[in-house]
Amino acid sequence: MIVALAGGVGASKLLFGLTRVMDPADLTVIVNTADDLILHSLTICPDLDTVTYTLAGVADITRGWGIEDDSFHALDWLGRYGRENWFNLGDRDLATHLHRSALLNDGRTLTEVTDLIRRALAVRATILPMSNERISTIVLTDYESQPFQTYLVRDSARHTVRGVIFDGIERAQPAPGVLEAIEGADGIIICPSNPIISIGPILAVPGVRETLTTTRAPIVAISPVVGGRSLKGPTDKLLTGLGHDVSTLSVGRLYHDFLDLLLVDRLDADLLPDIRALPLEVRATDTIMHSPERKIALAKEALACLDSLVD
Ligand code: FO1
Repeated sequence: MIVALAGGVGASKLLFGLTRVMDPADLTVIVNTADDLILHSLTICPDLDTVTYTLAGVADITRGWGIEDDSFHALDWLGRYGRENWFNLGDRDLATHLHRSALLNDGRTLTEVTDLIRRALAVRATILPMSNERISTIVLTDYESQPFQTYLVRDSARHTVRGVIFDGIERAQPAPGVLEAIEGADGIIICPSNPIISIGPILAVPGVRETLTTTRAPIVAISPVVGGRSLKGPTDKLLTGLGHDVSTLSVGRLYHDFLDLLLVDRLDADLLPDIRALPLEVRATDTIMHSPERKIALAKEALACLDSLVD
């Protein structure tokens, strides 16, 4: 059983590869929900949806989010009514949010709803939200404190980051199955997602980080920072805002208390001695997943790293 900790777009590329090189039924993905938002009275879970759509083979690979070949007629009409339409909800994607919100209103948990959606889309891997409680990433900027999607999408990540809080995290519980999956895993992969706002909230759910430090399973992380730049999204701005260098070494530092091995890009080969000194095992490979072949190759490499850690 392999467990992956995942955000959205970067994670999904690796998860696509993993499901091509192992039985998806042996994969459990624990997904960040702190990016979730409520808009038009609908509960929208971008990372859960990106992972589910990718594993269902219906994701819009070019944009990185949403459903392929979607249209945006409903969004246009929402705009005519004067509603906020900066968050681009496609028509098919809206069906997911309507379905999820209706089920949640009927009293189902996010764990149950996520499972119903993935089964309906014939996804064989298990997909778990990190928590069933509402946790919201708030980005503290020089302009105002902003919910994550407002910071990223509405305001194009243009405000200077001063800090990040995960509102609601202290009261939250891990979702059923999360700690059990980590405890019972044969190997754990931390996907190449933003360490601050994608993996960070999962680690901050009470009990998760502790269980990662005590599990017997080997743990491998893939750095989302390559050559001093983030591959996707605002990882660089968030690292800088929180006082970290934009470097693979920072990723190693953020994870080193529970991590066994950091998989970095060959472009960061000069950092290997510093990462080893954390201390952390490290391996360099090609981590940029610009083709299905590269996604599969990196997934194989991550599994090989896990194997190498088993004595
Ligand atoms: N990202 C954008 O940059 N612009 C959008 O309009 C947008 C809409 C959107 C709709 C549904 C969804 O599941 C994701 C969407 N995303 C959009 C992606 C999302 O904001 C982020 O990539 C993730 O939250 C980061 O993990």
